[in-house]
Amino acid sequence: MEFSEITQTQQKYDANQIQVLEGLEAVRKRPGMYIGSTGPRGLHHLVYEIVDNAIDEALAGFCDKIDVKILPGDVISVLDNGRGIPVGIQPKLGIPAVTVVYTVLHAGGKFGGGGYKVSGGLHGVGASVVNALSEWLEVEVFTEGKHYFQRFERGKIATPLELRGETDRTGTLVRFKPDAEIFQETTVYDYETLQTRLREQAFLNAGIHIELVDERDPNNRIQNNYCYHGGVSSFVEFINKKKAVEVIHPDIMHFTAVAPDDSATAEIAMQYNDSYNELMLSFANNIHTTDGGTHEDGFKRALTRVMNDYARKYNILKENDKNLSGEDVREGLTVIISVKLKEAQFEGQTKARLGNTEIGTLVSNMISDKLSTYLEENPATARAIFDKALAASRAREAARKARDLVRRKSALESASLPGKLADCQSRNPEETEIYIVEGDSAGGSAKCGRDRRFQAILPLWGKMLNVEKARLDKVYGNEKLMPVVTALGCGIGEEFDLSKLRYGKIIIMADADVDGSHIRTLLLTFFFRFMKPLVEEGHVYLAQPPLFRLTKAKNHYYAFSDRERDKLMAELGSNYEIQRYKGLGEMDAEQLWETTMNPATRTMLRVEVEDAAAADEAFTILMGDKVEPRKEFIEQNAKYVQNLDI
Ligand code: 1YM
Repeated sequence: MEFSEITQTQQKYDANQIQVLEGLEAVRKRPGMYIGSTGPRGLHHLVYEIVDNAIDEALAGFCDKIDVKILPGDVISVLDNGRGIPVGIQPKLGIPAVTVVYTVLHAGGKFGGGGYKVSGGLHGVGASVVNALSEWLEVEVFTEGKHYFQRFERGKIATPLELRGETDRTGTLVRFKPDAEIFQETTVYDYETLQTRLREQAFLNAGIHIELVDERDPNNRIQNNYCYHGGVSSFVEFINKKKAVEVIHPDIMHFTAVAPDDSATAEIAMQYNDSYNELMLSFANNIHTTDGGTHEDGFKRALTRVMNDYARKYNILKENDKNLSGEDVREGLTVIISVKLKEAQFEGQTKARLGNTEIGTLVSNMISDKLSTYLEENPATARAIFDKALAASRAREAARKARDLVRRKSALESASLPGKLADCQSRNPEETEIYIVEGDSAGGSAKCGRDRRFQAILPLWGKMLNVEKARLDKVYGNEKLMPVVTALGCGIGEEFDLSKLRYGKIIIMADADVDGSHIRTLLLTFFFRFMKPLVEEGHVYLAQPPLFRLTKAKNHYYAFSDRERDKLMAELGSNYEIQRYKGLGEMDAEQLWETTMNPATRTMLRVEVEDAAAADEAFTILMGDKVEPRKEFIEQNAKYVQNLDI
């Protein structure tokens, strides 16, 4: 295609532009509809959208290198060595294809024909959305010996596509600056967030080189390069190394399959470790399906069946033994499931669940076929896995007995709620809260200070159990955790039932010192491992008691951080008294209500799980039994820790 055509079609181009601009105005008016949010998540999403186009080009077989840079001013640059976005005039609109890609809503890789779009961040809303939400965006295309350039501002064409000169390379370079008018919260990129996502993409697309560079600080250039020839196997290896668990068989199992009609592929890598936790990460078209779907269901179904069939065949399970359950055969399993398909259906509120039924069949047939063969051919690995699953099964049986015992006991005692619980009057979880408080004296203040209509108090006592090292059977009968379980009312593990939860907010209230942070970590680990939906659905909170009280002329002022204290000190000038709270117990009931418990004035932190893998890893390392990784983790994360009082 010749460049001169652009001038020839100028008139048509102007006429069409009106429609084009209207399209992108919609994106600027309601950005949330296109990128989810205008917070940090949406900001990072812009990068993924552009990178997705480069990954598509790699999957089509034309590109093997993607460079992402954070430049000074938080400008993002993405470069690939593919064919370059086509610059020929797109017949329908009469403007160059690359201009269409960046100015027409929903224009995605369907012009040049061939291949199918498999990636697609927030489901392929694409480059024009990034353009609409950028203060400016520049695209450079290197193709067929020529170098082209075009600039846009807030989605509008600033300069027409121009020929800049000759080149012997091919590819696409995009630079953009997110618009501070849209991203009002922040326009600063977080290196680690991009790193995690790009590394994940490198795992999911074996063989692609992805480079990430941070050039914002001239004195501290940061760079990471990712390329994994092992694909999802490398992902499993990476996770198990990072979790610092002992694997129970050396080889990672890796299975692939293609649908008979070529419309989809499935790839699974899995390995068992000596922990009690299962970590399953699933992806559809490189998008993390956090709510699972047909690919996960197909895997689980087939795994349970294959394991039981094998166990029966080789008499590992005797005639009278019960079948192994899904939980038994997944204990200690790290598994990555990645499927790629032509028309992915994403379901549910967050669109994070895969709905295509044919994918369930593809995955389940693949496991039935290939995993059974693998077990037949690797009897030593099979032995190790069955030892693990049988131990899990016995522990589950023991847990059931322990649970029944607890039930019988509480039936005898006829009081089903824990004795130390000061319950609230309301029975409506929409308004009720339970404060879990470490220490009897703080518990006392909280009981007096609370609003008994909707606030319940449960003081904790007794011996700490590290749940990371315990299975369910050890939790039943633990004097510290059982009162929590009974008070919440929703059961644990397999029996968990969110609809039975007695309090809408579960608030952990502990001192701002090392012991307090231990109890916080312990309870969070417990909720995460045994009542995960509580955390996922946002029911768990951390109370934020003040660290200082300043008193001047009988007025009290509270500070929740060193910075707030300094600010208050400056405001009050002189003649004030300052008191540092060492623990909750130092506050009387009224102070505790005023500062920490009164819904009108308190601040609390809601616990959220951003990234299941990262949360799992953090708990494994923090509460697991290896000392070195824990030390390392704490050193690496120490900069984030505030109010640490040793
Ligand atoms: C740094 C971002 O966008 N690379 C990129 C995009 C495209 C192509 C190559 C491409 C696709 C096709 C044919 C095709 C796109 N082209 C289009 C469209 N990197 C980046 N690299 N030739 C080149 O899909 O057939 C959309 S994306 F629509 F113009 F073809």
